[in-house]
Amino acid sequence: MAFVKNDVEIKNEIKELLFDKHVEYIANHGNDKNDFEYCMTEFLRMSGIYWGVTALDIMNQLDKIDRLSIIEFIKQCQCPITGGISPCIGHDPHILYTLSAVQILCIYDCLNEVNVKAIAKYVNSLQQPDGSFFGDKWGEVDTRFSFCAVAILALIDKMESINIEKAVNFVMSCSNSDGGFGSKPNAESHAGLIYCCVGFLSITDQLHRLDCEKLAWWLCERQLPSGGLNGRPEKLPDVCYSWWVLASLTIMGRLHWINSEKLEQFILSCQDNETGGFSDRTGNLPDIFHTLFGLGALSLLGGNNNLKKINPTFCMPEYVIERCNIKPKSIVI
Ligand code: GRG
Repeated sequence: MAFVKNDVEIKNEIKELLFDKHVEYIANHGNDKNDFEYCMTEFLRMSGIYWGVTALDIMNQLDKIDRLSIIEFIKQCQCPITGGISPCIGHDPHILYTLSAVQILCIYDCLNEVNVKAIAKYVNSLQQPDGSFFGDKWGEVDTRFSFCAVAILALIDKMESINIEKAVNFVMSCSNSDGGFGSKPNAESHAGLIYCCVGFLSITDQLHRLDCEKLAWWLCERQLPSGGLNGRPEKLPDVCYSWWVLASLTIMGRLHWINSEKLEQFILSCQDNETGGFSDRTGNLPDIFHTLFGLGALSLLGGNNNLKKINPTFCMPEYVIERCNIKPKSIVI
């Protein structure tokens, strides 16, 4: 009987963090506005900026990109009617890009540049009678949007804008018998959505609702012989799950349940030693999304002194969360 092995072989062992190359990769990202990939990712531009700004900040290199033009861009993306923020000028607002914009503004310590009250009103307008959240006016429901809602409101200090109890009950209705969470009730557990739900419970001080032993065990089972983590059973490893899984385990006080050394080797093998940046898995082309989550996971692992501490709930530098005076909960065991 043949077994399909869903894992990768690490051929290019890179032992060091290619720090300077990553700084160059991120700082130059988007310089060529005609670049095909840059044009094709317009629909998620605001998140792309958040990934770059956060990555540069944890590398202590935030001065490598232009703060003023980014703030100006965000101001132009706030919809004067709904208060929500769009991924790019001329696009529709969405809760995902509203969170990215708020995260960038918090890092730059200038929330006052946008209409914060209107943002709170926008988030409130997306909450449904069952406590769930639409992502935008088109009505898709997903636990990602529940996370975005409470993360935005915590960052702008307007938590009272929504019905928290209903929001918590909806997220809990998305938990599964394996201890994990899906995108909606009865949907398959997925590490990305587990991060959203654990992060949501960390912000709303409801971590006691988790079956931590069961969930942490499920998350540890995501580690493959290569050291990399996948997002659900039978899938290939991907650097971004180093973040979604590790951040969830960190919030639950169980980071030490996985093999850190092997995970670090896997993450380092996903660096592009020519251009800088991280790819999803060894040998593939790098992108800015995997670059933030690779660096973020290395920061959580704590072995690299050149990286600032990152907050596992918000995926933002810890000093920014402290400056905002937010205290997301985590479990200490
Ligand atoms: C502030 C860090 C931060 C996040 C905001 C949007 C969001 C909240 C979280 C997204 C979490 C999530 C759902 C991540 C999964 C992303 C991903 C690459 C999904 C891929 O799904 P498949 O089915 O991949 O293509 P697999 O690996 O399951 O085959």
